[in-house]
Amino acid sequence: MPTYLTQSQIDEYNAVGGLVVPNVLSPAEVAALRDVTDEFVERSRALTTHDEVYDLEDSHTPAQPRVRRIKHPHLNHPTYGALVRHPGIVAILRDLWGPNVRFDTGKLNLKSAGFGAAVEWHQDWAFYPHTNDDLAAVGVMMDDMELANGPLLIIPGSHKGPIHDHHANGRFCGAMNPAACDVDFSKAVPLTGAAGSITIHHARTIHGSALNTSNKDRRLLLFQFRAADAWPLMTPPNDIAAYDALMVAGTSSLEPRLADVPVRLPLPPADKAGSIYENQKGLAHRYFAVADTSALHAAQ
Ligand SMILES: O=C(O)CCC(=O)C(=O)O
Repeated sequence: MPTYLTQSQIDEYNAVGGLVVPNVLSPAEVAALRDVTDEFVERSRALTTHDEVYDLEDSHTPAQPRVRRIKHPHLNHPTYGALVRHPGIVAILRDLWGPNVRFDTGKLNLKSAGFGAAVEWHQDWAFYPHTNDDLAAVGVMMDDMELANGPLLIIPGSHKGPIHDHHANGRFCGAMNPAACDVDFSKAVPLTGAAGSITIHHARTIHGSALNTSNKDRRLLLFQFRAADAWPLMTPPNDIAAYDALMVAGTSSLEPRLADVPVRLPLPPADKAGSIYENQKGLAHRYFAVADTSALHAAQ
């Protein structure tokens, strides 16, 4: 019996490959996340280039800090870290997969008002194939996500289709070539909602998001989770105690469940492994517009 989702929400997730669940976080929880994030952005003034924690927009300057991503937020602040075991999020994942759920990793994408970067179409599964596909990314909406501020866009039902080519020039590049794949991107639907809602998208679902051209921020904290018996094909854990410490519900198992899933390995690895933005920047074929920062550079 589901404990958080309704059966129709579960059916929707299974049919579409994505779902928005409103009001999972309280206004106080959202406010705490925003405060911590503002502090991170303030500290980025000390930087002129990316580091272990920050991925910066091309137009970042110490005077005008522009953070594109906070990497591994759960390891870098306890407020983000506590959210990994948020009872609402864990209950939702148990409703989708059963009792045994393991965390993987996280990132915070800050799509700032007026310039926040687009993310080209891709399937997370292309980055981290597993032995079965009970994997999803949970997005915590720290701001209202509306059409104008670059919400996640998904192609409904694509989690049941093929794994697409995410290579360019013989290397993994983390994006599909919109000109060379048989996907009708006009079918995309946005995952919109009020701050405190969460998005869940299946690891095989094709998704992306456009530039934020609005005057409203769109900060989305993304956590990756998997069923405990979904084992990674690319980087098998070598420290089983550390791997089991990632369990957020139920019990671990040493018996991976093998499912009949399409796999295409992300090899050879991307040139700039670790930054989807930097890799996607070099693509010959892009679907989404990029920020026009010419006026900004002229003024500096
Ligand atoms: O933040 C977004 O809109 C896209 C997130 C995403 O798919 C990613 O970072 O891999």
